[in-house]
Amino acid sequence: MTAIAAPALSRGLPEAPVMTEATMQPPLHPTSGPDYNPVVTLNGWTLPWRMNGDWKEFHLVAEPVEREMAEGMTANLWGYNGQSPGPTIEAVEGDKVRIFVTNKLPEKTTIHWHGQILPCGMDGVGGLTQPHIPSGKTYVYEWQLAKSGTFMYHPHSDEMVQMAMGMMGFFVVHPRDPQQHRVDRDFVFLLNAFDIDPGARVPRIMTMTDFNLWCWNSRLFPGIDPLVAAKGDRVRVRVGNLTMTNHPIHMHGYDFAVTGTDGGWVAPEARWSEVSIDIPVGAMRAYEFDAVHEGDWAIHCHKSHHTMNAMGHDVKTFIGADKRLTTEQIRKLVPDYMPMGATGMGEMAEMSMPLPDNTLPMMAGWGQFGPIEMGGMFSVMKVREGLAAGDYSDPGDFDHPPGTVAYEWTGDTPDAAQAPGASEPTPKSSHDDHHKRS
Ligand SMILES: [Cu+2]
Repeated sequence: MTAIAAPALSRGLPEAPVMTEATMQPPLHPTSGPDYNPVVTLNGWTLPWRMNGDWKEFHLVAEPVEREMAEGMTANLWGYNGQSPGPTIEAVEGDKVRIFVTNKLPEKTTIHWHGQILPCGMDGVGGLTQPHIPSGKTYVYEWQLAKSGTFMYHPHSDEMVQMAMGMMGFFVVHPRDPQQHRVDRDFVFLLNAFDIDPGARVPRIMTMTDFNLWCWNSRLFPGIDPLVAAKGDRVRVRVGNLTMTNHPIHMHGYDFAVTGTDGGWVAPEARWSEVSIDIPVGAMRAYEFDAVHEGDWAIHCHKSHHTMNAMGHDVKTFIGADKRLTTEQIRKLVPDYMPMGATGMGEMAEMSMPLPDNTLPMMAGWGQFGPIEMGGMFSVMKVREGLAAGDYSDPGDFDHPPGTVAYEWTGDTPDAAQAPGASEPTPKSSHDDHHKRS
């Protein structure tokens, strides 16, 4: 790398790459500056940079974007460099970073570097630490990265609207020593939420809590990439929450160690084990595990309404209701009326009902054994023997070893209605028997 002594701003703006796809891009290995093991961003990418002397220069462009949230639905959001969330920024502890932010939104913006230790005037709070960046203008942020860890970026200017529109991104600072906190695979994703009416493309920006699309990186299951690991890998997952509520992220098949928060790394002797990790609002958590158990392990938010796609909440509960009579009557008027909900709603996952254009079914996704009946914040941690380092391609369904899958009992089964403790009236014959015996 040639050292360049010229003042930074005489070189002109660095290129601002744009991503057109919503599929996970391969990790971006550093070709300049100190070495590190790059992260992979689910359904996302890392922003390339240029060296200018000893400064790493990045260029973010805040702009309206079209984001495919899953196959069959695209939203009109605001984001950075073609996507929402924006590209992940990666650099190294001690690096000097210079980040150009061009505003192509129809209104002013700023960027706040959530969690970074920096000069106050680089903190990106419009009005408080800098003027808002007007539409059409470019501002420059520059500081030296004080510590490694996991950070986020988002606007601090008309923040409620701009975050409801999808403006946010991840910022990973790697340790100076590449052996420190080293893992084989390092996944990052942001929790975000939108309220988009079925058939619409633009989020309702005034929604406070009742969102209908619960996303990872502005994607919905089955559109969320699987997290793929080779058996034996040390794996880290970093999750940031920029929604309006907490999300208990639960991963099957493993217990894992909580190794990081926004505040920094958790000292080895202070780490604790979990199988679910609650990600508070405006916070980040990192956890690690050794991928020793092969399989297709579900990973999802444990708030069950967050693993659904757009749904109405004002639907009556019909569990246990006998709808035979009403069905007969309604069918006289609407011949293809389907009674639903009397035995639960799982049947909905297998039905293909007409939906408005640009709308996803509430429950979706198919596995090798049938419908998965999920949407929203759900994906699969796929652990396989013999994957090459750096291979993140979907290995397909897990081939379960013989004798290790739940199976049907084919002997006699009890009549559910007569199970002990059932509230059904006792059948007359046994009632009589009881009297004879006493
Ligand atoms: Cu959730």
